[in-house]
Amino acid sequence: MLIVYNSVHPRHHGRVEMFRGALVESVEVPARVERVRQELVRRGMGRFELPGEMDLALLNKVHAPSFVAFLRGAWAEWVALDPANAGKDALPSYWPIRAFRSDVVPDTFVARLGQYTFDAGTPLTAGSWEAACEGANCAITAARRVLAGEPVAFALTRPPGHHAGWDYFGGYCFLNNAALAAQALRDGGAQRVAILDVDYHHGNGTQTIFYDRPDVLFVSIHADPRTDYPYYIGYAEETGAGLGEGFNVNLPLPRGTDGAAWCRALEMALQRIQAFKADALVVSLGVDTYEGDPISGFRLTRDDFLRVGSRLGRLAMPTVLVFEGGYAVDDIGINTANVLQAYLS
Ligand code: Q9C
Ligand code: ZN
Repeated sequence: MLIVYNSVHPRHHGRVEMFRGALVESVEVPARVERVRQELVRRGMGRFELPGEMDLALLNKVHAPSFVAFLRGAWAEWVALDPANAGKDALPSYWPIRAFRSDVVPDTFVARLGQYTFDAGTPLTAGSWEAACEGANCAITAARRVLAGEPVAFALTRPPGHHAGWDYFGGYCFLNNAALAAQALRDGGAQRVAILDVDYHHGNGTQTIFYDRPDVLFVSIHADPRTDYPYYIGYAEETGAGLGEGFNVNLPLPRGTDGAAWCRALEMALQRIQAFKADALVVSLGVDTYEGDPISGFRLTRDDFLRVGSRLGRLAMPTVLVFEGGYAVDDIGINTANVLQAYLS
């Protein structure tokens, strides 16, 4: 399989995230992608390529240009605030929720930081922008290779992307790689693009980017937001708005869901995607649905990932796979490679 690889991903290496009143070690670590790469090499099933030139125009179409500019300059501003900050990750402590003004732009960096993210779990580090930008580039390149006739391509990158929205980051995500791939497919001639998000967490960023559009169908299978992150979005009644009404499908499942029940939801998702008659498919491929995942609550096994891959492969649609979550580092290579290997077989 063609693998578009983000070779600069280790430049983003968060140290800590805020979790229930304490700073805890980041789970979104460079080893995640390295383990996947090693397993693909071990199985001899990857043709690794680096992405081409970054398409900044596309980036500024999927994300707010003000947000892109903020992310690019954020580390320099963080260090300018206090030189001692260079030894720490930037995390927000203030957020302008409903009752506050949305039309003011404070001078102080940490106040603006809270305008561009929705949690304190996504550390912004010295190399976050470079890593995220190259990752976005991987997703766009994978999409363009599929447009040029490659049947399937996998963007192997971190940080992940599906929680990042039009003008905010969060959930370990900075730029929405899957949304960028979908838009690249649209701009390259695909009339209808479907996005299937199988990460454990709801892909709130991707959903909201395409929420009012009928040309990009978003279908997500994820943990019920009543009990799981991102909590405030991802419910079944969110079906799209305006022209996009009917083109957003959320399939929340309870904690403890096993592979059999999960695969029944996958059948519903695929039915919806096939009825849509998509010209191309983007898969937000998170493997945090795994029974051994340290932060999640589904119970998919290694073998279930083979089933998922072979089912996706049977669609025989031009497909861009984009790496998202998955935090059981010791098994992440096996689980991800299982999806890809079964996809091809
Ligand atoms: N202890 C992705 O999988 N923290 N993001 C939840 C769990 C946020 C996950 C707390 C999880 C974000 C791409
Ligand atoms: Zn996830």
